[in-house]
Amino acid sequence: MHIDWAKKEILFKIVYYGPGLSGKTTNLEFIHAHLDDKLKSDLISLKTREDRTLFFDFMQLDLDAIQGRKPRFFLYTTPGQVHYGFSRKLILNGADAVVFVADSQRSRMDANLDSLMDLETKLINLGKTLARFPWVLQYNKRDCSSAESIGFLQRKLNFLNVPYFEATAITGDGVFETLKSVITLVFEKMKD
Ligand SMILES: Nc1nc2c(ncn2[C@@H]2O[C@H](COP(=O)(O)OP(=O)(O)O)[C@@H](O)[C@H]2O)c(=O)[nH]1
Ligand SMILES: [Mg+2]
Repeated sequence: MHIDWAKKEILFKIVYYGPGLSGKTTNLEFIHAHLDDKLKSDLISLKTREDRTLFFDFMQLDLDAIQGRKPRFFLYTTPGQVHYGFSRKLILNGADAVVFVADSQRSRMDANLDSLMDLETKLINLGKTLARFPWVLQYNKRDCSSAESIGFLQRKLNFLNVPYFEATAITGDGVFETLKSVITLVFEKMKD
């Protein structure tokens, strides 16, 4: 969180984290496509030729002023591929909260766990830890025929009992619910 006293703005950074191809960019694309023009910046994506996120996707979202201060959210996605570890570390730096986008498909459970452990390692390097950091879980790709049950995913991934959401980012199901929840967490943390 950063307060710009001159502009009466409060700036927040929210990072969408998760394994490659879990649907992080699709979340941002849906959010961007369904927001009022007045509230958003352009969606900036730096992509490789194969259309996978190279460095990050980024957009800005402004909410109505609360007690005279304007909350402004910077939404980022991280690249999932293993060799972009350094980019992920940079993007996580200064994050106020994380949305962990898990892939519900059976074949992606190891990738989900690896990415969650990678997130924990990077948080620890920043002097934080998942147990004391605001984050929510999104179980994406609920439409896939090989999607695991929510009970199974909860047992595997939600060992800290954080808020969780079912989603199908390609149709937008669950996308705004997830965003609202993480924004609420960020506001709660700000009050402390
Ligand atoms: N079936 C299905 N495909 C999805 C869903 N969300 C994303 N995808 C697809 O999964 C692929 C990877 O999505 P992307 O957002 O680029 O993943 P990222 O690497 O996490 O940013 C793309 O082909 C998306 O269209 C979903 O909910 N259901
Ligand atoms: Mg991406």
